[in-house]
Amino acid sequence: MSDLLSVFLRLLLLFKLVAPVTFRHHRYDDLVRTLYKVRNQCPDVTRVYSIGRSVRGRQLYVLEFSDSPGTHEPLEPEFKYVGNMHGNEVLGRELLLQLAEFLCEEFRNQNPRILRLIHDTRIHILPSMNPDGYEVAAAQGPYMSGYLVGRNNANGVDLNRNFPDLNTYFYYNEKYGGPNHHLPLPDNWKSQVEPETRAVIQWIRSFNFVLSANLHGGAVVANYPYDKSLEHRSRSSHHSSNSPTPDDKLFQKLAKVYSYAHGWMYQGWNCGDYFPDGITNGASWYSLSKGMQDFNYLHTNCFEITLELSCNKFPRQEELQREWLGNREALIQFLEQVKPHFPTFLVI
Ligand code: GEM
Ligand code: ZN
Repeated sequence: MSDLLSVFLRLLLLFKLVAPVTFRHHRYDDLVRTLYKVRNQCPDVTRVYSIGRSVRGRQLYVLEFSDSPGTHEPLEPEFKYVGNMHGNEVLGRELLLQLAEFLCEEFRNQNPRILRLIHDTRIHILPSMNPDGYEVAAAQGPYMSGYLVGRNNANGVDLNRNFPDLNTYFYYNEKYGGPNHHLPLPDNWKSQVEPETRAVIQWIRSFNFVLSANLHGGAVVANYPYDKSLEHRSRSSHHSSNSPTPDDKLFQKLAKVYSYAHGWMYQGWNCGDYFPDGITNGASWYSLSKGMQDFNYLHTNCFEITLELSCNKFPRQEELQREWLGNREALIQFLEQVKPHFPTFLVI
């Protein structure tokens, strides 16, 4: 064999060893296979479970990473990542699958940073909250995909407009007195929401999530609450006003952790918009009612931000590797923000 050829083969092998993950769009069956593959490769620190089914009966699968999968350990914070709530915004779905493979691989490589992360945190990953919408968008493909094709669930409902509106209570209580957190669900909430939303609400209520991110596309910015302004009007009226939560400082810090660890988000100029530091208050961008982000904060105190990750909602397969490299450090650093700060007398 010529020297050149053997060098080439070695290089190929090396590349395969350092980059065994493949960058492709995953249809539903492929997504499920990938989750179970990770589960089988890292059986001691993972678990796959379903939080319910979509309108068309697809399972809403979650992959959990923890040193004790399936149990909450005292002082171990619960964290979640949610992708693909809008079926046609697909980058989050692919990034979360990459993240799952990366965590498992690096755990097996004994990477101390990842070992610590899995030891200290219980991580829940829902790569697709809207698997039905995804299949509609994916059938169109990246090139033809219209702006809205596949955004909604199979009943035509936008899931980020489908959560109970607790902001109205919050603003009322601010004015007239009353709690400003752990606001209760309305009595008839179950009959008013879609199956995917109901599954997520029950999920949020059954774990004490403290930090979370919801991955979207169509812009590049880290968006923090509130999404809904006090004087909310619909997007078409171009109404917007800065609507900070009582935890505004912390939310801005969390959003900046993501944008500055991201390859280019922090620069601010993206997709024709400008967001200083790559972050924005939701309502100051445009006011949005019944979103998932505000619901997390007002109902359970889970600090959720909404990450807009790509100008193009359905990037071509060839762009996935660059996107993964641009987001990898940010996805890990954001997760690391929950590291528990034990009182010193508890550290053994
Ligand atoms: C948004 S969510 C992020 C923007 N939030 C606010 N308040 N402007 C939506 O649901 O409309 C954008 C998206 O779909 O990704
Ligand atoms: Zn979206």
